[in-house]
Amino acid sequence: MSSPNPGTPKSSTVHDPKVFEYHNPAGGWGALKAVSKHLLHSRSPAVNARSLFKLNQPDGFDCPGCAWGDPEHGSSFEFCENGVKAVTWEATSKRVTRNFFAKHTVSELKTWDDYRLEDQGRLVEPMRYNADTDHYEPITWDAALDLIAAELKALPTPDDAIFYTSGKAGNESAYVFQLLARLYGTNNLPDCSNMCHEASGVALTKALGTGKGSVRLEDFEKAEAIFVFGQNPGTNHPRMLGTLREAAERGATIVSVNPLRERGLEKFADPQKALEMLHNGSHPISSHYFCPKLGGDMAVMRGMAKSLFARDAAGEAVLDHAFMAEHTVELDAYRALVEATTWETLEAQSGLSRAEMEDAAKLYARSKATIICWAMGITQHVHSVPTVREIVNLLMLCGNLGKPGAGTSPVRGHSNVQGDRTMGIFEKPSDALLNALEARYGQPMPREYGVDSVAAVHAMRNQPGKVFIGLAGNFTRAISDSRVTEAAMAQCRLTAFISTKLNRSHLVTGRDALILPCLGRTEVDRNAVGKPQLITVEDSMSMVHGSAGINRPVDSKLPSEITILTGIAERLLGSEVVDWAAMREDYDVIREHIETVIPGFENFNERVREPRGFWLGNPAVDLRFPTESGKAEFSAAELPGQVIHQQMATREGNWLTLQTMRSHDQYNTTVYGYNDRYRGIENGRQVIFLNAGDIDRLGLKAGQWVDLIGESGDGVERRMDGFKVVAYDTPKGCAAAYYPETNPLIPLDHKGDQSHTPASKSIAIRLEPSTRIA
Ligand SMILES: Nc1nc2c(c(=O)[nH]1)N[C@H]1C(S)=C(S)[C@@H](COP(=O)(O)OP(=O)(O)OC[C@H]3O[C@@H](n4cnc5c(=O)[nH]c(N)nc54)[C@H](O)[C@@H]3O)O[C@H]1N2
Ligand SMILES: Nc1nc2c(c(=O)[nH]1)N[C@H]1C(S)=C(S)[C@@H](COP(=O)(O)OP(=O)(O)OC[C@H]3O[C@@H](n4cnc5c(=O)[nH]c(N)nc54)[C@H](O)[C@@H]3O)O[C@H]1N2
Ligand SMILES: [Mo]
Repeated sequence: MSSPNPGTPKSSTVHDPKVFEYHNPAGGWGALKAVSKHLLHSRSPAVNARSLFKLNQPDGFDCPGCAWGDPEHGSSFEFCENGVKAVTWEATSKRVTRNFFAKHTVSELKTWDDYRLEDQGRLVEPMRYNADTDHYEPITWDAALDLIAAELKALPTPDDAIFYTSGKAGNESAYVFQLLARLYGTNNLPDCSNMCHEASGVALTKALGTGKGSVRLEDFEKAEAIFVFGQNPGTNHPRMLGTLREAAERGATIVSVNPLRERGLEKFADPQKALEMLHNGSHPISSHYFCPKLGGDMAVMRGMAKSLFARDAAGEAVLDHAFMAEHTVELDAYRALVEATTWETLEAQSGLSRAEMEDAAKLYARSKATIICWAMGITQHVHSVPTVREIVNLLMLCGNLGKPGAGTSPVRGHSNVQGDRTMGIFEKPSDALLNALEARYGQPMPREYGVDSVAAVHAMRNQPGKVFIGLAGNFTRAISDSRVTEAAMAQCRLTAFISTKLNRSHLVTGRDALILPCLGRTEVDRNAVGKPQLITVEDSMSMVHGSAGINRPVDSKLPSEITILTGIAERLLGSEVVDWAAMREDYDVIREHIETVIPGFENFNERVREPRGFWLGNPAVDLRFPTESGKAEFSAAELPGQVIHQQMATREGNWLTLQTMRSHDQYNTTVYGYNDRYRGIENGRQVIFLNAGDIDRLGLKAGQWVDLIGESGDGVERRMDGFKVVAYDTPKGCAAAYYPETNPLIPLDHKGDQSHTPASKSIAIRLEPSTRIA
């Protein structure tokens, strides 16, 4: 499809974004108002109001929103506007039936935007694409699952199949999915983590020997300083604001590092605090806010380290030498490199002044226990792995590992993205996992690494005739270079998506295409004899707990993800090695399998029924570092020579670095509405945030429509039409716009050096006055 803006309605003027000044804190009355609006829009306000009280409760379901931890003690209802949106979006009474598909061709639906597609409601019937009529038509479950098995069996090699997982899938679905793929014969298990926190896993594993964050929720109660790099919790992890606020109230220093001034990081009114609400009060969150250039964080931290080394050399007791001598290696190489780096270089790369970096170092050094949190502003860059390692370097300098109130906190995205990896959803499985699977099932496991998300697109592009199966998510829309991706997906012999809502991935059909609707996490999942089933998830802090839906399913015939997956497995692999039917009938059986294969899950069925679940532990907490050297490792990596700003400064032309991010009204590719309240945007998503100086320099005006043109240098024109210019507080040279609309601008191979994560926070672009909209 060659529309100028894939997935965007032809006329963007339908939505003419309004810009306003937002002076209020994050949360507060605005959040309550948004909640009531979403409850009403779902058409099931009563059911949903009841569901909200079961969110993240021991006898309820895990919030399908973010992966922030749940409090272990107490069971107070935690209010979160965006958790409410996630629940009401799923628990709607609107349904997408066969009549809907009879009415609209796929070509027509391709002209709808992401909001309109998902807003049609829940998918309820399996559908198969008919290329002759260009309509999706009903198919029976048996025929759909037979078709998948037949297509997989017909492939020349199992490596021609791709099994994608989005982090919404619970542990049990994830375990069954990877088992199915590996018994069939492939490690082609890309996942949304490839586009998300991959760099954190790669960097932490190299530095500390374990890819997960080390802190738990209670550490936030003990930290003296909390640094938040590249994260917008007011929108994406609103429950974290409550945690930060408590920390701020007891006097902890909270430092934000972000090129945009995000309202949630500045002040927050807690809707659960009645007095505060009545007085229209709020509480400041960050005591200090630094605004580096996009991609400048590694230089910021190196500047902090340089300041600490200088003070140490002058005899100040700022470094923890005892910790470093006992637990780390490679300090000397790191120190030599940092000391040899000039302040000019650090200022040019970071966009902060020497004084600002020294201030940040002071705040850091005076705290006896520091947590560093980070998210996509750090991981979606070309040099994200060395940047995460720089975070660890900084923590180690002052001994901020293995003690209460200190450590690493990569704040994960999807509610079970971390758990899916624990369950073996990984294209590069460890030998330990494969050996354990072989021991349990007596079958050889594929040893060759599979494809990650970017490599999956290359594979489909280079060789037509693949089979793509998606367990949740919206792969086509989430990954970069949308035009290339869509053309690649269309070459598949079969695409099949296990989904709750209609999305664009369903419309980019292979020769054959299936939509397989399933139950959502908020709904009761009963087996054949009516017994409700429990699933489990793991949060950002390695806590594993149960999740049981409470709502009546939107359709009585809707199967669970596990029913669909085991149905495919039976037809494809038979039931001699694995009794798939037993798994389907009782998820305890799946957990028994997990217990024997995945370390840390002993007595899984028992422990998961404890009210708050259990902690998987983390060796870094006990100062055990299963790295090559057996110690925590400093990384002496060069600063990125290729930060796009440097290129810009030395070239003719008006380049900008674009970051692509989330609005307050979306969950990844799921768009709940057209507003971004905290950033003052209403009724539209096609906006580009620019520094006021850049607007002048480029001869533009706020409110003007511009086109965005990718400047990747690979000779391919990547252009997006019709974005409205908005002046915003961000450093010169930096721009911001919403994902997923901007994904056509990101070249497929613009990705992290060691993580292969699309570098969606540093895209070189230039602007032209819009040719389409005056
Ligand atoms: N409501 C809601 N909740 C969500 C999601 C959602 O879409 N909606 N998505 C979930 C998922 S999967 C994820 S991964 C997380 C994402 O959570 P975030 O990482 O908060 O998501 P983004 O919107 O991508 O925001 C990136 C933030 O980093 C900043 N940033 C960008 N580039 C840089 C940089 O170079 N340096 C620094 N220091 N900062 C930078 C941006 O200004 C922005 O504040 O949220 C999860 N929770
Ligand atoms: N440019 C740019 N691109 C990005 C990012 C960015 O910041 N910028 N962020 C990246 C990140 S961090 C991530 S995690 C990915 C997200 O990529 P994905 O995880 O693939 O995408 P989602 O938008 O979360 O998927 C939404 C779809 O999931 C389905 N779904 C929802 N709930 C369920 C469920 O319970 N079961 C099933 N079976 N299906 C369900 C619905 O059909 C819905 O349409 O996008 C990445 N892409
Ligand atoms: Mo994510």
